Amino acid sequence: MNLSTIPVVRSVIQQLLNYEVCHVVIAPGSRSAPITVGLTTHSGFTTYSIVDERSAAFFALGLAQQLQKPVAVLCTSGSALINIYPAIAEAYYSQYPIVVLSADRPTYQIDIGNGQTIRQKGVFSKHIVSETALLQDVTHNQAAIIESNTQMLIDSKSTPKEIERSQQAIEKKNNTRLEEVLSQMYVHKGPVHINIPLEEPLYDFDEVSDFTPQQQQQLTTPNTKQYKDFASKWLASKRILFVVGTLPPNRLNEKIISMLANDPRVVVLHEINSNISHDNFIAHIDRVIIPIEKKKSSQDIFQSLCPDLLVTMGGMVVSKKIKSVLRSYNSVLHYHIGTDRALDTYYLGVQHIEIEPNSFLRGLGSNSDTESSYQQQWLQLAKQKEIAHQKFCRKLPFSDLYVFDKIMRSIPKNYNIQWANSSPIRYAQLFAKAGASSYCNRGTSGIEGSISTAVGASVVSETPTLMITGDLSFFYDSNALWNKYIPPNFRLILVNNGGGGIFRILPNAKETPDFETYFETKHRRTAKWMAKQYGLCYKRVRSGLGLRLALGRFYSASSRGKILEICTPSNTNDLVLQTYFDFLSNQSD
Ligand SMILES: Cc1ncc(C[n+]2csc(CCOP(=O)(O)OP(=O)(O)O)c2C)c(N)n1
Repeated sequence: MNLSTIPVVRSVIQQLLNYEVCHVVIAPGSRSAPITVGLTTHSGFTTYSIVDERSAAFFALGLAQQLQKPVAVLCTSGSALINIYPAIAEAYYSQYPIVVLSADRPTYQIDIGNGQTIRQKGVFSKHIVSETALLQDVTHNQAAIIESNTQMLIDSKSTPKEIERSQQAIEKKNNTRLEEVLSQMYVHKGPVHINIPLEEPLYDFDEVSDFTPQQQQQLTTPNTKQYKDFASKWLASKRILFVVGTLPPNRLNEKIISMLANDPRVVVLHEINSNISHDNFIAHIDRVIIPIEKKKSSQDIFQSLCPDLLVTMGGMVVSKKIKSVLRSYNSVLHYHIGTDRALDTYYLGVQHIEIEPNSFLRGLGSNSDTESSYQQQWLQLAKQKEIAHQKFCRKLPFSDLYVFDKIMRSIPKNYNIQWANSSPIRYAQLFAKAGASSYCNRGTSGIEGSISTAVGASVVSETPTLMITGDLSFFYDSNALWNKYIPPNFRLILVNNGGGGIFRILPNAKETPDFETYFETKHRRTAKWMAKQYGLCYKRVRSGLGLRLALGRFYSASSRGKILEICTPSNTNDLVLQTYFDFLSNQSD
């Protein structure tokens, strides 16, 4: 490898290896060059080059999501760093281990009029699990250090021995800081920021052999607490409601799934992102809740569905409706099981059982002999809605709902699906599970990085990736396609309803002044030229027949990724959806 002569670079690379951070997404820059060269010439790292830092960071998130391992993003000094923020906020709330490595100028060069310089230390403080600003080496370019009149590192009277001693102390501190930050990333599951001050010259390297990880680090915290308290509640309860949010595939094992599914006291409501399924689980939360909400007797019905124990697992929940129903139940006990963060989403005062769910639930055992009709009560409702849903879908006019129905039926079983915010993931939840797994950036529910995340995921996923997005999210993150790693099996479906269709669905939003300009942000863009520019196959359809024909060919093998753009009528999409929920509500009488 080519190792920079700047000592801190060695510490950073060594500690990344020690903590198994072996994938690094690199945005171009010169301040970061000493680290870039070290990483790209070391055989232990897989590196990717992406220009736009915002896209690079979301790409890293997609890698981390699929690899289930930490991924680093390296950028240069200045505003480059702030462009990483949206992905860091997403990683914080969805708990992905992302390491931001920012090259910086030495402290004495900040705020004195030097170019490409901002206050980098602590920029992400509110949305990271740990951070450090490393110390500048004093053995590298001593003249520049001494010349600056604001630094207190060394001065012209310092002897070589004193400088050497200072340098050793700096390296020791830097290593300790790196170890602390990287282990916090594992313990608290989230992004961390390492700011690295580098003085010029930046391009001096020695050729050395690759260094190897120094020690196996303790990567997780052991759980020691016992939760007998929960066990007694579990055994005594006759109405247990599980709500499962975002989970990676296979997080819950088959034994546990079957144990929960066959316990008549247990109802499992889950979302498409939870990547679990069973006939006795309810995957379409909104399909059950919204029709009830429309009824005059809704309060009584919701009260009759109230659990005596609420158990949650996984990350963010998409359905707003389940949140509002559960928030109306004020005396229900709420436990969250898992080593992820426990959030008081339902205002019930959550208690955290910080243990991996499989082993914990196995230890509890089921209580399937207890008499309870709770599961049956919910399943009956879900069944009614399923029948009504099928009936309605048989007569659907061409619209977003129609398009999602057809898309969901078309997806091959082995595809990883990436959903954009906001209506794509919401529409998806109304239909039967498709593909192998589902993901969506629900940490902050942003529209600025879904395509980049999907591209990142597609690069390391063993199975093909399908991105399904609305038009604003697609054009917002158009730099995602400025990416040379997109595999030929990458597929993207763009549901183009000419603006933010979600705003038409929100109650009363359409009546706001200048709705089309400031909310829907109507436009006439298409992806045709972007597809051409980025070398992707492209097809646009505007009708049911066109869609059917296009989907028939869309997943076939090709030498380039493909975009299928489906133009839907913005003026009727929301009406079709409203009629759908009215129909479901009336059919259950
Ligand atoms: C970065 C960011 N800016 C603004 C929003 C607010 N927002 C949520 S959905 C949405 C519109 C998305 O439109 P589109 O991608 O066309 O999908 P659809 O309307 O079909 O949901 C906007 C602007 C957001 N979530 N993230």
